[in-house]
Amino acid sequence: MKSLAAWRTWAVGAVVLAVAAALLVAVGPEGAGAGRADTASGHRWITDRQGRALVLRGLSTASSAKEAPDGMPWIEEKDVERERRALGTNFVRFLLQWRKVEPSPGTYDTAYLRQVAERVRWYGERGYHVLLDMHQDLYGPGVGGNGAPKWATRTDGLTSAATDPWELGYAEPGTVRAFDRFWGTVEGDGRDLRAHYAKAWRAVAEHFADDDTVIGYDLMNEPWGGSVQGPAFESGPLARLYQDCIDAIRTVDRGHWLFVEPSAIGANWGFATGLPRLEDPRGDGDEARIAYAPHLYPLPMDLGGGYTGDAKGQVDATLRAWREQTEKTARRLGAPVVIGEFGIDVGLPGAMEYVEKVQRMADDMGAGIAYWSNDPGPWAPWDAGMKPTRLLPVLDRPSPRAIAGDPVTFRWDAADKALTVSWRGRAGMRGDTEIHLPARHFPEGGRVEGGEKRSWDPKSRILTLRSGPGAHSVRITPRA
Ligand code: 9MR
Repeated sequence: MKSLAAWRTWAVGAVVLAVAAALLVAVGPEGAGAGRADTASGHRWITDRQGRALVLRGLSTASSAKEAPDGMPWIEEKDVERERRALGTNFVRFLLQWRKVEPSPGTYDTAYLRQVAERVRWYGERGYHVLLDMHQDLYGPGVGGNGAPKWATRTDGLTSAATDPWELGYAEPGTVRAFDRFWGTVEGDGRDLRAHYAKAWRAVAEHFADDDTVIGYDLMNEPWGGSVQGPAFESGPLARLYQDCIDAIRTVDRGHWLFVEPSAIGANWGFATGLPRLEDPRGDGDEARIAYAPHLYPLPMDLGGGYTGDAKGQVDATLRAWREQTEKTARRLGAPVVIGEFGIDVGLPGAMEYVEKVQRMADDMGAGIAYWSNDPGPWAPWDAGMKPTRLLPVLDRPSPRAIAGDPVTFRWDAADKALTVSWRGRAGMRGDTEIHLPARHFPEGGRVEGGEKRSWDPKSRILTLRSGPGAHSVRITPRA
């Protein structure tokens, strides 16, 4: 016989999924806007020190950090080198754990931060931009998840059982209570815990303030409201926590970008989010540096399905709705967009078509991407034996990496074997436009029409193009 707890988990799961399915139908193809074909979607761009718009393409490193006693991901330096060579990525979302940053109240583990910094250096030496992600799933190890330290986990004696799928653990009593206590929804106001969280971020930012490889800070992975959900959560406790973290970080670091995520439930499936605009007190009239980093897991895929049959139509509807909601929220926040996570078991039917579709959407949106994840295994470009999976050639795809001006459009047309890129150059702008041309598509490099080639580095496979004020439009095809 099933235990009461198991029934309850099942019932909550069934209700969540039924509501989600109903909403999915409601936002359906009609509710979603026609996709704009260009990257000038009205949102801003994350820029490098030369002011070039960055096209961030990479993966998360790594789920394995969640449970590792030292909090480090599986990678060694040679793995970073492999990823760079095989995929030409320029971006990584690097997982941090609050439990490691602040192992006891008010004590920050600088040895841990130094270990993180060493890995950031491995990436930096290969031209990557690193997003530091304060990861949590299911609150923390005190209630069967990862992220928060045990001392910050208040459950009032309630417990959490392991669930399958793991996401249903968000409805376990101990986990709900831990979140409620953190957000101050029940029993006390939780202010002390949230202050610890913001100060932990300040400690991280203090350590990395002068590190140019770090592009920014992802303030909380997939926030969950516990008993308070939806806009009430996002515009209330979540927005307040983000603001506190931003204010704390800005006391020590005025430069790096601050990445915010919506509540995962809902937004991951393409529903609207109630996340409000946040203040960025950089001072001196400097422009805000807040980026929006929602995750994308269409419901059929959350349930372990592929991109095939009836599910395909549902996934397509989700993608349209997701894009529309994301662009709307990005405009409200005045923020550039990075798809902070998307991923799939690469063995599922249609999986590669789905990945390509999302990448194309990201190109059309001018959004960054961090694929989930680089842990060798069924979702990754490498299997457990480090043999390439069929994802690898799909991720290894031509695109600009940095655009010296305001991007207009870029698109890789695999059938035509042509990459087109257009942008508007600005007067006084330093630096060239950089394009990544993988060997599998451009074995001898690229032939450039409509622009001036400056250099080609066959090792990094980066082609640089001269920019300058005015309109630029280039077409790059494989050199014979
Ligand atoms: O892929 C991860 C899986 O192996 C873990 O069991 C699970 C719980 O920690 O987390 C999965 O990764 C998730 C990530 O942490 C947050 N977004 C969704 C990811 C896929 O489920």
